[in-house]
Amino acid sequence: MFVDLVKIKVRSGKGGDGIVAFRREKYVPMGGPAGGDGGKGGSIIFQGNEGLSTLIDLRYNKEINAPEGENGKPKKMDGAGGEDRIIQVPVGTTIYDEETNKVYGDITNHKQRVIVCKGGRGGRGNVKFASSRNTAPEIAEKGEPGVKKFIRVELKVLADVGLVGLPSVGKSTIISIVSNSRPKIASYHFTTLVPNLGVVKVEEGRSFVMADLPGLIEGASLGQGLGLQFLRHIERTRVILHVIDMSGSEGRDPFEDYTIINKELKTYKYNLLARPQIIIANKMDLPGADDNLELFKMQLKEDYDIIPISAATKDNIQELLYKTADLLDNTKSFELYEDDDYEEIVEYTFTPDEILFEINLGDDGVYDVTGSRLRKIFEMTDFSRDQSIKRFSRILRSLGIDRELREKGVKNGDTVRILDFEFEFVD
Ligand SMILES: Nc1nc2c(ncn2[C@@H]2O[C@H](COP(=O)(O)OP(=O)(O)OP(=O)(O)O)[C@@H](O)[C@H]2O)c(=O)[nH]1
Ligand SMILES: [Mg+2]
Repeated sequence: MFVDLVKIKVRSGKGGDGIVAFRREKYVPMGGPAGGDGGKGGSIIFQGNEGLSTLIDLRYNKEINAPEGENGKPKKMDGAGGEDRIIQVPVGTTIYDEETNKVYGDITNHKQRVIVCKGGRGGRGNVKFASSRNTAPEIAEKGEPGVKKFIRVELKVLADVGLVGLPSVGKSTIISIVSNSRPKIASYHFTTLVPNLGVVKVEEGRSFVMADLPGLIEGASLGQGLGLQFLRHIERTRVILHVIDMSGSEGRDPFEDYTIINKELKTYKYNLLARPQIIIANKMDLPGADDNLELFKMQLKEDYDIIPISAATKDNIQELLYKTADLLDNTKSFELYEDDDYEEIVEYTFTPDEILFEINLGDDGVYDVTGSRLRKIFEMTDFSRDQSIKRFSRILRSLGIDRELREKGVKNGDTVRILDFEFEFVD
């Protein structure tokens, strides 16, 4: 089954906690610090795999979690890292943040990797806190929490050219005679519901990938029918082969058909009309096709090549392939995403513009201290240990929180709330 859109929750693993431990030797009552660091949490990584053609494997996972890092161990041994979760996806997959719509990555190559959630850093064990002033530190950090994200994974097939047109104009018939693809062909509309890819060999050493796409109808760009879902697969194509039933065998007007499709291509978000186009006048074996073609040529204002063919009798197919290959040679790929579309992956390092902390007077008369940097330090502090708590308050002081609280008018005995905890302010 072909699945091209999946929404899932992903979460990287928390880093393991560092521990407090001391060396114990037979004749030494209290050795030096020996608590190891926690291991890194597993990351969530997406990887391109050219052997896959659908996102079906992801559909049964509503949530993917990477394992936590192991806690540190005595004897200065670090905990093992949690294994990364590598999620295999077809080439042509884009990963978006479902809430912000930013792009985490666009996978267009085999084995290309995108880290969507980085695993938490392991907390440091007490070995790392030893100094000349404190040779037996009872301080250890907890591991950094994992990151949780709600993402949207979209597959947009990777093809050089796309066959585009109304239903039943002969798109699937064309791909079946020029490539190795064998889609279903029938006289009813919407025979093709998912894209089919085929490799077209033009001549020795010259080939391209063709996509047979489901038929478009008026209003597709506004979501009519399954329009938006189908249009998505045109996004990566460099050349559009616009197929028209020139015989008007279903009683339609070929030029009107042409206008309808181009309007949809233009309205769609990426302005697909800006891409080079070749018009395929198909079904030339049927009566009336010649006259219609003459009229069509007179009506056409754009400077597109028109190639009359018959997919039924395989007439003029070679010319179509040469012209397509030539146009491809002269067209570079279109960038789908600009720098601004990408989400920046922030690592656990202090960045100057990260908000250190903020102090606001709450409705209940209590001063609230909040901030993303502060939260991280808070979450990595082991509050069951005296020395860790002291270290936490030292950090608060070095960040200038005490000073700013005093400037805001906080006096001894007032209540201050730091994140979820309330403290009594003592100078
Ligand atoms: N006479 C004639 N019939 C054709 C030609 N090309 C395709 N057909 C017929 O037109 C009908 C539709 O062909 P398909 O290839 O399934 O059309 P499609 O554009 O893929 O249609 P959808 O998948 O529904 O969008 C079938 O009955 C084909 O046999 C042609 O050149 N001449
Ligand atoms: Mg078809």
